[in-house]
Formats: sequence, structure tokens, C-alpha cells
Amino acid sequence: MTEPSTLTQAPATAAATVAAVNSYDEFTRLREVIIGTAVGAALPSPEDPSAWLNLYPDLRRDELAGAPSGPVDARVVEETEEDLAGLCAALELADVVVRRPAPADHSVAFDGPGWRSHGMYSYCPRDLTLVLGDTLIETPSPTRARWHENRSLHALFAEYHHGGGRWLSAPEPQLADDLYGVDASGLPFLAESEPAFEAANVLRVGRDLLYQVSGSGNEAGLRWLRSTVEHLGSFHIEPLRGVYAGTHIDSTIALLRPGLVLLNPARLDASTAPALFAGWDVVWCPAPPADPATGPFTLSSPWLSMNLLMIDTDLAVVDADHPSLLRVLERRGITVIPIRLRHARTLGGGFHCVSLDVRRDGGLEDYR
Ligand code: DAV
Repeated sequence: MTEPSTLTQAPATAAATVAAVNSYDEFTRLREVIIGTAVGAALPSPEDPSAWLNLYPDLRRDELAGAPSGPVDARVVEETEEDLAGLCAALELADVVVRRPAPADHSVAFDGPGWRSHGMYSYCPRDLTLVLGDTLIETPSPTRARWHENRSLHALFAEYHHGGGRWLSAPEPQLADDLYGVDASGLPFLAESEPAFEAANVLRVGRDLLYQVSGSGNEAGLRWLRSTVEHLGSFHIEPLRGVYAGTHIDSTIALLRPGLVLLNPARLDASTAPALFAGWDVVWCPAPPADPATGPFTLSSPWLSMNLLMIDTDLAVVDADHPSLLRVLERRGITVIPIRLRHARTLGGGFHCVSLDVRRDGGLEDYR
């Protein structure tokens, strides 16, 4: 018999120190992340009011003619997979555990109550699941095409749950026609008939959460989230209203480290920046470069290039095609890993969108 105590003690120690799910912020040391895939991606018909609202919020109905629908171009999928493989390799080199969604064919049609759609993609795991501390919260997307999307993550979520993470879901939305309005200028908006929001409307800063009210998140969704997080810890939610009517928050604000934030000068100024950042240092994002390769039906604005992923408070994955941003971050002491994501705008997701951080080192801190 040799050293039995060592053999029996080692696993017990590991189990006691590693929580399956622990992520309270956007910048402390990243340990485990889910990275999306473009395989199986399809675009919903722009005739669908929810697709119009969440894919093309800046276009009027008559400007939607010719918008793509159905399986995404094979070249776009292939090149995106190449770029995502580069991202995964860079993360693994930085000692981050990388997980991927299960394969799914999103072009298969399904019925909701009074409507029919097919799916969209598994490209942006950030969008529909909010990780809050040890809890995974599946959020009620207003986009019909995304109704079943999280199924490609459920095997992973079941594993995290088995490992001690908590797992809950918002009430299943009905997504009836009355959730979708058109304003006086002919642009779509999200109504208030039921709670609807996406996790990517939220940023986590320890105890503080920012929730952007927009076409992908309504006031009813904010109320549901408020009433739910009360049970999860002492969180405080600051709403952002009138900042960006489109969709997610992460092309407007990027958290860099405690006390330092990157803000979009086209959408915020010193007087409209969230109160949370009152004592913080602000980096105003340089204007993104024009991307001549993208057509009129991209799923996001040029500001998607500020959608970066922090691996640690001094290490970031950033859009290689935005050199002025790389320089600004380096001047602030952040080491940048420049990576290209050639079809980020076409598919509507940069590095923050395509990642879902499941484990980081930080806790329920007060960063004010
Ligand atoms: O600025 O177009 C993009 C959000 C991507 N998830 C924008 C928002």
C-alpha cells in the first residue's frame, strides 16, 4: 500500500474549490467559456415582425425587400468557423476551458402559438442565457426564430447543473402579433404585452447590473428580472432608456476592468453615461472602420467592433480590423489579442456575443 491518503484527498479538494458556474462580471480572470458556432445557421424571413424588429431595427418595412432568408451562405459559415477556431485556440492558449454547443439544424420549421418559424443559429450563446453568479437564467427572446435555440446548449447546462450550478428560465413568451409595433417614423418597436428580453441586453458589474431597454428588451422583462434577482443575491439593476433603440447593450458599453469602461460616443456622452460609472475612467471608442464587404442587410451596426471579450483585467480579445481601438486599449495597459471575425456584422455577433462566460474568478463585488 502506497500513499492512499494522497490518492483519496486530491479529487475531494478539487471538487470543493471549483464551482461549475461562477460569473459575476465581464472582466475578472476567465476560466471557462462557451463559444458559438455558425454551423447550421439560417436567417428567418424578414416578413416575420419579430425578425424585422431584432435583425433589421434600423430599416423601414419597404427597405426589407431583398433581405436574405433561409440557410446562411456556405462560404460565410466556413470562414466563420475558421475564425472561431482561431478564437478557441487563443483562449485555450490562455488556459481557458472552451466548450461548444451541440450541432443543430436551425432551418427546420416549428410552430408557436399562432405563428410558424424556423430557427436561427447557435452563433451567439451570449444572447439568450444570463449567467448571474452560480445561476444560468434562460431569457425570453422576442425573436420567434430563437424560441428553441437554447436546446443546443442544454446538454452543457445539464452538466453545469449536475455540478452544482443553478438553472432557471423566464416564463415562456407567446410572441403574439401584439408584441410588435411600428412607430410614427415607420420603424419597429417592442411592445409591453409580456416580459421579453435577451441576456445580451444586460451587462454584469458584480452587484450592479445594467439593463438596456430596447427592441430586444422591454420594461416588463426588466420587471421580471428585478423580481427574480432579488432571490439570487443583493443585485442592483440600473436601466438604460433612450440610449439605443436597436437591440443589445454590448456595442454601446464594454467593461474593461474595475474603474475602466469603453463607451460608444455615438450613443452616450458624459451626461447620459450610466450613474454606475460616475467615479470611473472612460475610454471613448474610436470610430469603427468602414467595412466595404458588408451589404445592406447586416445584422449589426459598425460599432460591433467594440464588442470585445476580456480574458482578464489586462488581457482582451479584440477585432483585428479596428487598429485605432487596439492602440487605445494598449495605452491603458491592456494586452490585446487581435483576431479577425470576418462575418461578425453579417451574422450580428462580435467576440462578446459569440461567447458565454460560465466561470470567472470574480465574486459579488461592489465596483462602484
Ligand atoms: O450595434 O448593431 C449589435 C448587437 C449584436 N448582438 C448593434 C448591436
